[in-house]
Amino acid sequence: MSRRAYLSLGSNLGDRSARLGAARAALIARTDLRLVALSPVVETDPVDVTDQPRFLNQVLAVDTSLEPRSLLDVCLAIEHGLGRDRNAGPRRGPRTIDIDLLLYGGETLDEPGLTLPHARLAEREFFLALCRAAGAPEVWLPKAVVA
Ligand code: PH2
Ligand code: MG
Ligand code: MG
Repeated sequence: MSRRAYLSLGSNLGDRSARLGAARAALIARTDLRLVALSPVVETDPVDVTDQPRFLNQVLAVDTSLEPRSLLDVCLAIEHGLGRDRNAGPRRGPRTIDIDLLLYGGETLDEPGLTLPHARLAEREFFLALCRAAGAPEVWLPKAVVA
């Protein structure tokens, strides 16, 4: 069975645009998911750790046969393949590429390392807007929380 998921891409180090493009290409190359919609790429002010460069962010809608945990593993493997070092730098600090699983078929889940919807989606207005731009059903979106 195929399910629709929403992934976010983020980069604020090096050639941000090229990193986003490489992440999209790596996702498109997979046979176990299909890209169905993409939001515009937007430049955003850093949140959480605010003393870091501005980000390029984008949200992709994919249809996939993968379960949430496997889809997350694919995202992490692609990050790794693009040179992301998860041990370098502070938590939520600058990163060459970040691929997060935001939404998966309207499901809620709370497991170590995997929360659905994404734990910080509700506080990040720009990610909610990018999800909508990529066609996310309103009922799948967490209610916006003003931080
Ligand atoms: N990601 C973070 C921390 N802060 N800020 C913006 N604007 N965009 C991000 O993708 C982002 C962030 C950690 O994942
Ligand atoms: Mg992130
Ligand atoms: Mg991440």
